[in-house]
Amino acid sequence: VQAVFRSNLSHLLDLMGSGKESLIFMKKRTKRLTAQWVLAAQRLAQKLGATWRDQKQILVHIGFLTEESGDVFSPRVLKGGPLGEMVQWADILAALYVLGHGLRVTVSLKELQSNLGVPPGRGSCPLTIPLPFDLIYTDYHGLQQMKQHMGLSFKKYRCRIRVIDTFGTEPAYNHEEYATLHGYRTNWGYWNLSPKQFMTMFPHTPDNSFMGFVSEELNETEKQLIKGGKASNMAVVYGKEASIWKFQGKEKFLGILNKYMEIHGTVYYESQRPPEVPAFVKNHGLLPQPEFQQLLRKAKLFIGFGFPYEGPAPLEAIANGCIFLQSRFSPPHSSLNHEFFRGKPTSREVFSQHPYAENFIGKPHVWTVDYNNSEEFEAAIKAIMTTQVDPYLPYEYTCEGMLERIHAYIQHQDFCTAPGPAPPGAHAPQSPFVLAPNATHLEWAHNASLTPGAWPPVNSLRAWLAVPGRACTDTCLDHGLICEPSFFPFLNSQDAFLKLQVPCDSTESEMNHLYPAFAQPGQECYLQKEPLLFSCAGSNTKYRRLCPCRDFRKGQVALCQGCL
Ligand code: U2F
Repeated sequence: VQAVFRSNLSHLLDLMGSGKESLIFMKKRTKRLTAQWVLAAQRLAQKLGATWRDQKQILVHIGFLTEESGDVFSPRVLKGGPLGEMVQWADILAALYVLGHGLRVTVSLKELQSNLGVPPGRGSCPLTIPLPFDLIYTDYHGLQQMKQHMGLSFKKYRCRIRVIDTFGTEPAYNHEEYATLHGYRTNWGYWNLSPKQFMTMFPHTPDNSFMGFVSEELNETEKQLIKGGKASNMAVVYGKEASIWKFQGKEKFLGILNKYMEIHGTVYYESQRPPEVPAFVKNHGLLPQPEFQQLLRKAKLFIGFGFPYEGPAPLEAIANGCIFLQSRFSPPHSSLNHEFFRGKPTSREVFSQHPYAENFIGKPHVWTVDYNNSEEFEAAIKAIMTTQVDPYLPYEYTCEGMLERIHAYIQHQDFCTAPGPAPPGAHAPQSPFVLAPNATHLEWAHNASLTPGAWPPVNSLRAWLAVPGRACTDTCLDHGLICEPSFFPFLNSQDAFLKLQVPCDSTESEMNHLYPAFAQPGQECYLQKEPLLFSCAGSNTKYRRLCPCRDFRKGQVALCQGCL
């Protein structure tokens, strides 16, 4: 069946259920954004023209909102607790619905069981029952629940699952045996899924799929109005919980900021001002989302003091014409040195409060400075007050951008059929490369018959040999490209090394998330033995990694030029 874009979201609101504060927050958001979604769908429909879109039957099981997983978020919605996850789930639901797919939403174990056709009660079903869904979107909590209650069906159908995973899961943590042997075990487990089945809030690592969320978009008139109405001396502090006001050097920073600007906050409080928030700060209390946006429209500066990490608010601020000022983290924060990231299945190093804002947006909208240096901090504030910026929203965070991306994933990502190219050890795929003139990277010869239907299309592959100690994520970015893990199999061969003129004395095939790679001292070439361990992330000074890169669309890093 062909999917048909929907323009009326009232049935979705019914599907979302009711009662919990979290669901109320999500439904209000969906209602408010309806017009934007509908407009975006019209634009995408035009762009796709006559492209066939399969209608999928989709189950969305939001595990962290189930009582069975403790649901710690819902009671905190009105008290300054995290809202980022709810923003994202609301937008995922809206996108799937607007794209025209068949949708079921569950937020309890009972509903999950009844939708899966599993008999209620604590036991799991021993037999495989046919799964009435083509796709299941869930999170780590939901994954655990499905494993417990789906019996043998879980194994059979787990390739249909997509895990919404805010901070991402790197391949080394995902592979059970490897994680256990090499100290990558975490509380979140090792599920042996295809790493692309994990979908993140920001494009953290291309090993996972970038899901994202949306921020409200302004039309030209609104943009002009906002630009005219800015108070150049108004700052809003990022964070809705009083605890963020405990950062180191608070008196100093707020003192400097207060010399130049009127400081506003949206910190939740019960009956009186939270003691952490100084008296000279104008605290509005936690605001409903639309009022928070209104505040951002007037403000010149949105300022972060280190927490929360990687949330939606800085994108909203920038979309509403603010400049976002944040601190550089040196040394970077990661699961190795910071409580918040400890136990998360990633070694990613976070170099500022909001790396996406820093790396994908940057100046003039985003200023990342060393807060240990008060002169640098003060100079930034002074410069920001006189810097004119337009409201800006990257395409991938618009409704159209999110619809385009999810459309592409749904139509092209397939983790159920075995991958195309030959596994390592078997004979190498038929010589697929042409050597680029400068002989430091390889281009895929445009011979589509070698890999019909592959996605992303293989002609976007550009292979680079990394310098020692550099990860593939960074190596590709160095060349204006993005790492594409699904291309690793094409590089995992002696032929690829040969074509890159790497002088291999010997070649071995082992399990290591840094392979394929070249180890210099011994002139040894290593191939990857376990396809699940192909990883863009990761580096070691011992190795020069062989990296599969591809191009990407402007403002839509998840998709290559020929990906739609
Ligand atoms: C992030 O979660 P947060 O909820 O702390 O992220 P924020 O960036 O603060 O933004 C969430 C939403 O809160 C809204 C605002 C954002 O869309 O419009 N809001 C509001 O409604 N009223 C207000 O007064 C102020 C903001 C991140 F998303 C999570 O994944 C992380 O777990 C968490 C911790 O790092 O940070």
